[in-house]
Amino acid sequence: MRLVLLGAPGSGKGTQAARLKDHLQVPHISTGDLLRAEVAAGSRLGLEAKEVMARGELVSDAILLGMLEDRFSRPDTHGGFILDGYPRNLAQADAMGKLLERIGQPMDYAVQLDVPTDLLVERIAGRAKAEGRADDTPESVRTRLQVYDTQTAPVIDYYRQHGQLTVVNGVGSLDDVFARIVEAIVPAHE
Ligand code: B4P
Repeated sequence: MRLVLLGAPGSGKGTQAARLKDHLQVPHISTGDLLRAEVAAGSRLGLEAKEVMARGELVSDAILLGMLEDRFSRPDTHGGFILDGYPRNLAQADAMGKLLERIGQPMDYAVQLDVPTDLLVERIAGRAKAEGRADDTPESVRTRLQVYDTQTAPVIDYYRQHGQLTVVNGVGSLDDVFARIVEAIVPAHE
């Protein structure tokens, strides 16, 4: 199973990918987690990404592609993967298509978790209280939602136009949303 999870910040991508990874027995590749690991390690890449992420903007396409090529070169991805947080703009969608073609791993599903904006804001505010993530401030959240509307929404339209998009209602309990995703991907999973 090669699954790409799409959705606005707070739509539940990371949350559901963590569960799907166990269910599907494939690795969960989160570009946000990869970047946060670089920031925590204090690497040159992490130092470059840190301020950009805190502002809620997108880290450069070149950095992301390099990180992904590196991750996909590891053998654990050969049996499938769940990609969470990428692509976030049309250039990334194009780069990802070429990368997957090159490694002979075409995507089975692009699943978009659909959640209304007021609920996204509420969920991220909840996480800000619980975890204090550096980019969960109100200013950063505003920027992340704007970036989603202007740069990531066209990616969703792109997959829709190419008949590759599956939209899943992301409102409800974690179990309900999980069950909907599993139902949506059943044909490729079986
Ligand atoms: P991400 O780590 O992808 O952050 P995110 O969009 O907020 O999603 P996340 O997966 O963490 O949250 P989730 O919805 O699961 O990106 C962070 C930053 O990294 C970006 O802003 C950017 O700077 C950079 N970056 C990452 N990828 C990039 C790329 N490709 N190109 C350039 N830059 C990139 O969960 C949110 C909260 O909602 C959680 O607290 C969760 O518990 C809660 N929640 C989830 N589902 C719920 C439900 N059903 N009910 C109630 N609460 C729920």
